[in-house]
Amino acid sequence: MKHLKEQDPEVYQVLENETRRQNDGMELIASENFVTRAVIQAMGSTLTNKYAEGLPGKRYYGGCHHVDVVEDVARNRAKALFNAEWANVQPHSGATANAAVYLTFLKPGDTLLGLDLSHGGHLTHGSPVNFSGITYDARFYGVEKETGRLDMNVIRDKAREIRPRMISIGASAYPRDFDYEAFRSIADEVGAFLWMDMAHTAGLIAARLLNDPLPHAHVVSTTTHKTLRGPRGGMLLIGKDSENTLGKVAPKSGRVKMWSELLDSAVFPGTQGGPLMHVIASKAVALGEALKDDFTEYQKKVVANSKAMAARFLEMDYHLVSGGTDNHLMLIDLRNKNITGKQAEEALGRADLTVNKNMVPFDTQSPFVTSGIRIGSPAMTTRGMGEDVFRRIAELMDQVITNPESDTVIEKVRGEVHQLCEQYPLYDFVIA
Ligand code: DSN
Repeated sequence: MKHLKEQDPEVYQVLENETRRQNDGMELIASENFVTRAVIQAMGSTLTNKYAEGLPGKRYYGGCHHVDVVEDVARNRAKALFNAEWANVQPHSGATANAAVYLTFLKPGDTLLGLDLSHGGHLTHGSPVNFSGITYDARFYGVEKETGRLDMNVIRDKAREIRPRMISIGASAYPRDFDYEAFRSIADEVGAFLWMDMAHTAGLIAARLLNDPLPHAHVVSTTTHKTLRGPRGGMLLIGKDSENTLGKVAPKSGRVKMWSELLDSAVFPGTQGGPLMHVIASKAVALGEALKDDFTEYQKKVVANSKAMAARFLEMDYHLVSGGTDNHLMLIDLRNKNITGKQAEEALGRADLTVNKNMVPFDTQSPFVTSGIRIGSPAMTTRGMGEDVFRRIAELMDQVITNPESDTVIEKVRGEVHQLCEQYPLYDFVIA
């Protein structure tokens, strides 16, 4: 068989260009990371050919004995990493993992209480443009205007008033930790299920650097490709709290089914067809990496770099939502810098500093323009950059943000960005 480069130079060229872009620039999107060669190799494997609907040992197809092994390895590693009772590693993405949560715990029209998208929440937590907001009666809690933080008393009052069937926790742009114990006590008080979507912070939670949702939430969903540094995909977990594992009576058989069984069925056949076995193998590799000691060291650096960068921005008179960060990301409100999120993203992009524009709480701009940018440390920490470099990146970003029209400034910054990136090499291959 031919090598891709020979068979399809057009597609190969794109792969080469994208690899160069990743190597040469500063990747500061909080939800992105750089996986290892081993993780990429497992994804680019023959396992993509295999149909394996069902679960290990209970498939609807023959010839699954090898992929069964790798799915069990992935499930066992996920359970060990998060001290979980149960794991399902089949969700193709965070969104499909979340779809399985909804299918398990809610009926159409049931009420959900989640974090407002414009306050750092996620589309799949009830946005009106997403299936979650279309199918369920989604209501929202938000951060406080003065502090940029969640106030559990306000959330409790809201839950008492709304009496949701499910409360979701988790965010795409919240720089602080969550009080899961308080959330669970609210959920218990109003008779709601508690669901944590830890997509952004899974790596930090695995390293025990943030509070652990597993003992408190009925179900935890995640992606595997953000701080967890695995392949693009999703995963579901249940903690070792026996109360959380109790399910409900199945309408047809009258048998009590565990939440784990119901979630397994909600993934397949509920919301997905055949699992992506090459991605599951890759998840197994990434979870194996996450179980090693150096993963904890990496996650410590992610937080230290994020805090160092945030501190430098504060020194330069930037407004950070909540005044700083406890995790891998920060959200900058640019209104005092006289530039929108969109303009900042574009100007920074010209200097090969890749960020995303982001709504800030109580934003006065539309989601296409926004008043803020979100910045994350996971990817550049993977490259080995430390606190000094992150402080320097903040200074370079400031030069661009305060001179967005200046080609001279942007060219100069771009040159330094490339120089810094050269000092921290990334991929020396296009095809793993
Ligand atoms: N789109 C992801 C993010 O950037 O945070 C969340 O799914």
